[in-house]
Amino acid sequence: MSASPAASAAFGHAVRVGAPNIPDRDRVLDRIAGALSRRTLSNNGPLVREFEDRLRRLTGARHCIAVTNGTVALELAVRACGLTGEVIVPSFTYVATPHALSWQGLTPVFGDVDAYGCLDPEHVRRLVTPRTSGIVGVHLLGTCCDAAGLEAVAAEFGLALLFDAAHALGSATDGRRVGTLGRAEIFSFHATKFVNSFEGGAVATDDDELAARVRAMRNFGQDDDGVVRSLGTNAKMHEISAAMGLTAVENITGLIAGNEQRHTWYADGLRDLPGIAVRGPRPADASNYSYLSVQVDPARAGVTRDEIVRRLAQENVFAKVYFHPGNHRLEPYPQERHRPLPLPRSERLAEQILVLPNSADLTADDVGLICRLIRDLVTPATGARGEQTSRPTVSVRARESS
Ligand code: T4K
Repeated sequence: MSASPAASAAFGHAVRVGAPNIPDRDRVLDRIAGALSRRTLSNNGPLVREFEDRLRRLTGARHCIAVTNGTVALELAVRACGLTGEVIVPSFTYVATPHALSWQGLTPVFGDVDAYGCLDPEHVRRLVTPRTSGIVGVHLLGTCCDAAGLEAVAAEFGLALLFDAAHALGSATDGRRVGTLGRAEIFSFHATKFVNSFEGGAVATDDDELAARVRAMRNFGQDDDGVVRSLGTNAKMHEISAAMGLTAVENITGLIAGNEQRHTWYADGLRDLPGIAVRGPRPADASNYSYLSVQVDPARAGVTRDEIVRRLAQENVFAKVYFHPGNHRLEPYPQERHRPLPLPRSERLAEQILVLPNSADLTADDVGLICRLIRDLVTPATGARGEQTSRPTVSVRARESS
């Protein structure tokens, strides 16, 4: 699906999904300089503790434990919860979600998603077996799970409920902040996340004992007194990551406002295009709008999702196909063990969703240009091009690279 940009590409520089947001540079560098002067670089230093404190205040969770990345955060969380056997997860998520479970010796069982692209509680109910110990819902691409629906299923069968909130820092659903749902939630601060710490993650929980177990696990099984009482690994975040994450999260309100503004620009720019839908959060959500996902119905749009991605790449716009082909179709997950039921919604989304660039440096003109590029590709299946014929073809070279 890769295509080289044409010499006359609309953008003179690469516009990528996942281009990192860089927070206040001077503040980050000051903080790193402080760490160098203190000669405290790791092992839960002052910047990590300050970052954790910020996350606690933001999410309302009693504990936020910073770790090396979101994948490890999920591994620690499921292990600390004592999950065994089968754990129900959506297929339509990044591969890190099922991999973290498999890496801990668990069997991810793939459930289908609801109309918002998150794990469907009714489908989960049909997947529960005597071997099931937990459910991991994923707040996906800016949309929160049906938390109440999943809580009801978890309570009915006595299952642990966790959430992969890698995409959902700063979001809330039904007035409940992400970070406080289920037994634990995990965050990612990978470079591509709107709040990043280069690499990083966190486990959030209200459960004191669970938090103590996660803290020990991230530090070789040592308790706060430095004595090893359990098995553990090394999952500690270092001070440079915390300097970056802390500086980013201090400005999270501004970042979310920017994400939402760009979402509005995209929604306006792609409005009324047949077969093209800018996906929005659930009505009950206060979303962070960090991912900009669009669903392409090729029968109505007259163009496939993959063709749009290819043609945008020729214009120096690098959309991402998240998450194709669906984890149940990946080689490590043989169907009979991990996919007991058909997953029609997941299959459709995996074929139709694309994610467009949404980093903080994109201007209204940039978004307008990307929307015009897409408009020019869409041909109504009815044969009549309608309003598209009167639109200008894209010829502007936006923001030449310096
Ligand atoms: N759960 C969920 C639901 C997740 O989505 C993820 C991660 C996790 C758990 C696990 O969290 P971590 O262990 O990663 O903390 C990216 C990210 O690597 C991954 O963190 C993220 N989700 C996933 C959705 O996206 P790729 O395969 O798209 O990465 P890559 O290398 O293609 O980069 C994406 C785009 O970002 C490219 O266009 C280039 C651009 N980029 C990337 C980096 C690293 C930059 O412009 N600068 C950079 O420094 O996975």
